[in-house]
Amino acid sequence: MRKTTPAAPELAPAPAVQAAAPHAGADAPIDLAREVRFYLQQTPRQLPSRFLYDALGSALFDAICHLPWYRITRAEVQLLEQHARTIGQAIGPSGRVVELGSGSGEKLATLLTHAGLPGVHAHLVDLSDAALARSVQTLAMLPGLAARVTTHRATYEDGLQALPDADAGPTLLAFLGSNIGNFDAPGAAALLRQLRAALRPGDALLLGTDLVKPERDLLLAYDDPLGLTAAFNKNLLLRLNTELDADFDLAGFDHRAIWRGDASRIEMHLVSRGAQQVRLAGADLRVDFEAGETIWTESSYKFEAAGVRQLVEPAGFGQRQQWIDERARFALTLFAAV
Ligand code: AVI
Repeated sequence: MRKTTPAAPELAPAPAVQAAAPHAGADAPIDLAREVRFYLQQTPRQLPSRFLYDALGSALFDAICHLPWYRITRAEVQLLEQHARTIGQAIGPSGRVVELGSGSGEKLATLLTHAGLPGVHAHLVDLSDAALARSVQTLAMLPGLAARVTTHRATYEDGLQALPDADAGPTLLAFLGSNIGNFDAPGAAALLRQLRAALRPGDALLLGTDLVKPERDLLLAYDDPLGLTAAFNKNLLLRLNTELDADFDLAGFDHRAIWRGDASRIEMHLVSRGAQQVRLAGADLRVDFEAGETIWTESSYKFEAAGVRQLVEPAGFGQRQQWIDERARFALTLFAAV
């Protein structure tokens, strides 16, 4: 019987930075096939969470952000509204804002509007053309907002490297939505070092992190009564059926969310309802599932407010301010590069 409750083993020889980007629909098929083949043969079986975000997966995630049980987005937008002035002071009107994983552009629009920085230069880094187009549209539609917008269709790493030095006023790097929580500890540390390398002393990092909260609330957020998160998770199998000519029976798998307090993370799994065989022609793979065997599709780490500083400062930042939505248990933290 395969081990289905991993305590420690993270995605072992994973790419240097395990992408958590919510918009990874642009993966080349060859990478999808290679990675799916690799991860599905691990013990426990896994699929990288960035593959959740094809066009349908991204739309389902946007819908999840409206669920009453998933409070991250609303809490963050509210904190941005309340503290935009202070955040804006980190760069001033001649600065620039870089957002990693821009999504719909709503958060950046909120920040710029409320910060009183209507003409700032905004750089959006995202893997999804659709997300970038939507963000540009959102920013263009806001009355009084005249931000110059440059899009970078790239991984976080490549996007950061592509930032021009020439126009670089003071920079605010925004990494929101608790996307950092989809990285395991070594992945998060490596990513934060990359973020720091793209900044100069005095530049700022704005980080959104979801905080530890009662298990009951976490399970409702990741296994919602409407079944949207289950659909978001199962869509990964649909994607493999479409893109890798696989024959997953979607009714043969259940969505399961598990809170692992010892590791401070919610895990999403797809659990095989019975013994079954699945073929993935495009990945040249056949998988025999036992009843109850799972595919681990996502980790979403939750933080203590004080732990955010401990996570980020070793990468070369100093914490300036932290704002917490106590009801949603969500933190927005402003750092300066040192
Ligand atoms: C994008 N990311 C921060 C979300 C999260 O909460 O980990 C993805 C998500 N997974 C299930 N619901 C939302």
